[in-house]
Amino acid sequence: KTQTAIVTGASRGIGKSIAFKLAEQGMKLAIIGHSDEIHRTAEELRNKGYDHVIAFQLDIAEENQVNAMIQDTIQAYSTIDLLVNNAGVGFFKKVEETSLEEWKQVFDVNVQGVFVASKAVVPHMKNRNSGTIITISSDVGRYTIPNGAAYTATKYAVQGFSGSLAQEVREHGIRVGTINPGMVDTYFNNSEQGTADKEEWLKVDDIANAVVYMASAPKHMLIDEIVIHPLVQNYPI
Ligand code: NJP
Repeated sequence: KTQTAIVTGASRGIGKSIAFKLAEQGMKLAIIGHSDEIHRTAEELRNKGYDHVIAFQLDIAEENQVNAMIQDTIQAYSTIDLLVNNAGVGFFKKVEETSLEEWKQVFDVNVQGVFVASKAVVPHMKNRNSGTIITISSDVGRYTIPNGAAYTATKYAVQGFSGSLAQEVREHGIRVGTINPGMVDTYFNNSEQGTADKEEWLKVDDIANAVVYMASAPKHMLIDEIVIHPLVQNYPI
């Protein structure tokens, strides 16, 4: 039976690649972005022959908008098999240079966004006794880096959230896991994708392939976590 997936932050970067890889797997998609670029991604998918794509332009931290999106998706496809919480923002500054507004904004998207989207799909997945929730967290959800306190704190929060949720819903046939990449060549932190300085970083497809692997694992199997780094990245083990 055709499976359906929701991918947040799919207008560009990792999420866009995830959308294409899941479409290649034959999945029907609901894709979410904050900017109107999400409609371009939907157009690109349709141009490749993937007809089952619904695009939503919304703020992932806004519970009402997210709940409406989940209801619309269930109405359109009947089921949601997979939620990929990928939308995220980040910046790298010293604590004393970080404003309260910046702190709140990064928590709104990276933590609140994961909470409201996950909360909205769980009752539906419970009813079906099946479903997978994958969150694109970060290697800095496992160890700390200087000048990234706010961002690092959000990813530690997401690790805690996912672990707790995983234990809560496993008896309902729902699998919850995280993918924790190191440096990936995207538009993250106001950068450009494809610049020469990021040539040896992970590519968006590397992360999307991990999502496909995790989501398509046999039902009896939960892949809790996948950690991936580019070989050139120096990090504490
Ligand atoms: O970033 P980028 P990535 N509501 O900037 C969307 C994690 N990660 O692909 O505004 C809804 O190219 C945004 O939408 P739009 C990272 O923490 C990355 O690298 O329309 N959507 C866009 O589609 C994040 O969780 C690296 O452009 C919102 C997308 O999010 C995930 O990977 C390393 C939104 C961001 O695309 C994807 O980030 C790592 C909102 N309020 C973890 N705000 C890395 N790149 O090195 C943003 O460890 N979006």
